Amino acid sequence: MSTIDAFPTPYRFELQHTALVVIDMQRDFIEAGGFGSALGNDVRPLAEIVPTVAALLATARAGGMLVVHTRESHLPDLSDCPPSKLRRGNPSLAIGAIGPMGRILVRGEAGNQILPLLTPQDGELVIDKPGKGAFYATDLHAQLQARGITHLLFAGVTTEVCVQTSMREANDRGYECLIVEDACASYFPVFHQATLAMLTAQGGIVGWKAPLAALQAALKETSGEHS
Ligand code: C5J
Repeated sequence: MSTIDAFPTPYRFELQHTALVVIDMQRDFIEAGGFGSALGNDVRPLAEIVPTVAALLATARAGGMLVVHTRESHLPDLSDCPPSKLRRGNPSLAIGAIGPMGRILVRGEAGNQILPLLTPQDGELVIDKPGKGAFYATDLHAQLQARGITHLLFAGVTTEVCVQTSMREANDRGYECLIVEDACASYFPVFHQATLAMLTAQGGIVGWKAPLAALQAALKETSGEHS
């Protein structure tokens, strides 16, 4: 058992029952010149967390944790895209339109790929999700259940959209969830902060938050106990 010095209370977890879920660290959301920046967003807060997410991945892999990566993506004919999602947004940068890095949010396009620095490794799960949440219209829950996973650590972008939605979906499915606060980001820093506050309010109504350093300290302490 490991314990993270987390907010609002210590977060206890067993490595073999815990997965890291890295949400949508895709080129189109993060790189200058991608879909996100074409929409007028400042991508710098997202780009700034890339080294922290890379360090988090290294920490999870060294600890033997299951790693899950998600991509917000749709089939080329968009048949899996919720109609409400298709109707909204900037018409010239709509889902499926030709964007700066290929068709926007379409599977297989250059912009839809995970950043090269964070490339999934063999044995890690890659979940293509048509919704904002990682559980909607995917087999993520079944994959986690098959591996005995009960605890989830969340990272990625954007904090208030796909990370928050996924963590809420997970909480409703019975997972004990922690958001790694410095390994997620929003185009709007005020939304990032508000999301962290909302998720952890009322004694951890959706779950816990902690920085990467707190996870690393917890794992160091656990490995010290076993050496
Ligand atoms: C958004 C995401 N913001 N991955 N996607 O549309 O948060």
